[in-house]
Amino acid sequence: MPIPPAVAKFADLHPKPAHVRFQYGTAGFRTVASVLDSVLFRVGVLAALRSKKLDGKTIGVMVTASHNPEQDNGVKLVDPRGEMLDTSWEGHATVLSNAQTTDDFINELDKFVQAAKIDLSKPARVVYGRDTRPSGASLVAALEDGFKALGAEARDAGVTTTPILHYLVRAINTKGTKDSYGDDSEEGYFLKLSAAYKKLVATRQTPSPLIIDCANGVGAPIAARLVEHLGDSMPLILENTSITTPGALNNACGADYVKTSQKLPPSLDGRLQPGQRGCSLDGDADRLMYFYLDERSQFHMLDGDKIAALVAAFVVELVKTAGLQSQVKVGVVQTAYANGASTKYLSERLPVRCVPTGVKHLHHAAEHYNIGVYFEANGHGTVLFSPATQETLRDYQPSTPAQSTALEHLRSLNQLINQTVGDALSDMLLVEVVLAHKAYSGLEWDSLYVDLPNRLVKVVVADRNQFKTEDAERQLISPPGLQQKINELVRRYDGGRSFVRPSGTEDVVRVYAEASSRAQADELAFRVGGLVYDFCGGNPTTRPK
Ligand code: G16
Repeated sequence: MPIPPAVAKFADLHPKPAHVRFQYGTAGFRTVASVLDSVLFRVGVLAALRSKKLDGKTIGVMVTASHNPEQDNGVKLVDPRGEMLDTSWEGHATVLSNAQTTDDFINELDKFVQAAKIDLSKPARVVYGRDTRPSGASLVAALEDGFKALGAEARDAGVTTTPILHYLVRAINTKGTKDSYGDDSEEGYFLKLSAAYKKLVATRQTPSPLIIDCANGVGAPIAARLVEHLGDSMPLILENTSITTPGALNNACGADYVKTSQKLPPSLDGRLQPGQRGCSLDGDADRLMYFYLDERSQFHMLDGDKIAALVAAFVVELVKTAGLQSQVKVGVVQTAYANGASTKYLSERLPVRCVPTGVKHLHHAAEHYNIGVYFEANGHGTVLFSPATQETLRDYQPSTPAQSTALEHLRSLNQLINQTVGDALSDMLLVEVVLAHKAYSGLEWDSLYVDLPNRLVKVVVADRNQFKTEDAERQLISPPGLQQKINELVRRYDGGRSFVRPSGTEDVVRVYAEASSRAQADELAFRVGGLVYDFCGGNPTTRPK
C-alpha cells in the first residue's frame, strides 16, 4: 500500500527548517522549541506507524522538555507497555526528522514502511499529552496533523505529567485483561496511588508536612489533585506553582537545579524549617530530589542514590520478613553518576549494575531482577516487580502474621509504584512510606552513608558528537588521547573519579568528578572541563538551570 497522499499534503504545512540537524536522544527529540514544528508532525506520523506495526496497540506521545529551560521543548514516544520507544526505532525517527523536503520525507517514509513491513491498512491508536510550556499548544497542533495524515485514532490527555502519560498508555493497552494496570484516566491514576499509600501507612502516625517544589511546572496542578485524594493522610505544601508566569519553569527551582547547584531553591528560603523535609520535582514531574536543613540551617540533599538506598533496603527487609528471600531476588541499577559511596553501600548488600545514562537503559537492566530498583542520581527512577514476582505475591501463602503483613505491604508497593517509568509523585509517596515505617527523619535517612563530594560541570563544545564512550560511559574512546589525560589528572586526587560524556538532552558535554573533599572535587571537575575545552574548544560552566 502506498503512502496516503494526505501525508504529503500535511507535510507541506510543516517544512523542515534548513541547517538544523535533529537527533532522537536520551529522551526523544529535544531542542529550542521554535525549530520543532516539522519534528512534531513527523513524530505524529511515526507514532501512527508504530501503532500500525503493533497491530493497533496504543502508542503514547509526550510533548515536553522536562528539566530544560522554558524556551526548549521536545517529544518522545512511549511503547505499549508504557516503556520508552524500542531503541531500534530511534534511528528511523532521526532519519525521518532530517529529510529536508516533503519529497525526501515521503521517500524515506516509503523506504521505512517497506523495510519494517508495516501494513498501512492496520488501525492506528495514539494517546498524547504535554507539559505547561507556552510552545506546547502549537507543537501539539503539528503532532495532531501527523495523526490525521495517517487517520490515527487519537486521544488527547491534555496538560499532564510524563509519568501519567506512560501510565495511561499501559492502562489503555491492558484494559479488560488479567494484567489490567488501572483505570485508563488521570482519576484512575490518583485512585490507584492514593489507595495504596493509605493502606501502607494505615498503622503509622501522620507525617509532618512535606514541602513540594513543583518547579513552576505541570507537577503543580497534578500534585494539587493528589493532595485532594490523599486528604489527611499526608500533609503536603505546594511551592513554585506559577505555571503561567513567563520564564518561571525550572528557573532557580526544580530537581535539576537542586542536583546541579546542590542548593535550596532560593524561593524556599525561610519556607523550609530546620528538620522539615522538602522535595523538588522537575518540569514534567518524572524526577524527584529530597532535601532538609539541619539544626544549623545547613542544606542537605537526598538524591536518587539516597532514594535507591532507602527503598532497596526496605524492599529487601519486606521480602525477608515475608519469607520470600529464596524466591525473590532484589537488585539495583545505577549509572556512572551514582555517588561512589552509594555504590559501595549498595553493593555490600545487593547485586548492583551500572548502565549508560537514560531511563531506557536502567529500565531494561532492572527487568532482569525479580525486583529491580533503579534510580539515576538526578532523581529519575522506579522499582520494577517482574511478572513472575507479581504472581508469587498473588499466590504466596504466608505462615505467620508477620509474614502476612509484609506480604500485604509488598502487594501495596506493587500498586503504589508507577512501574512504567520514573514518577516523582509516586516515588515521593514511596519515600514517605519508608520514612513512616522506619520512623526516619531526613537526618536519619541521610546517615545511611556519607556522599563523596562531587561536582557536575557542563562544557559547551563545537560538536558534542565527537565524544564517544564505552564501559557504561565511564571511558572516552573519542576524541583520541583525552581519556589518557583525564586518567593522569584523576590519579593526582585522593579518592578521585571523573568521566566525560555528551548529553543526550542538551547541546553540552557533561563532566562529573568526585574526590575526598569538596574543594578537590570542584578542582578536578574544572580541570577535566579545561581538558575538554583544550581538546575541543568551549566554555566550562556550572550554569545551574
Ligand atoms: C532525561 C532522561 C534521563 C537522563 C536525563 C539527562 O531526563 O530521561 O534518563 O538522566 O535526561 O540526560 P543527559 O545527561 O543525556 O542530558 P529528563 O528528566 O530531562 O527527561
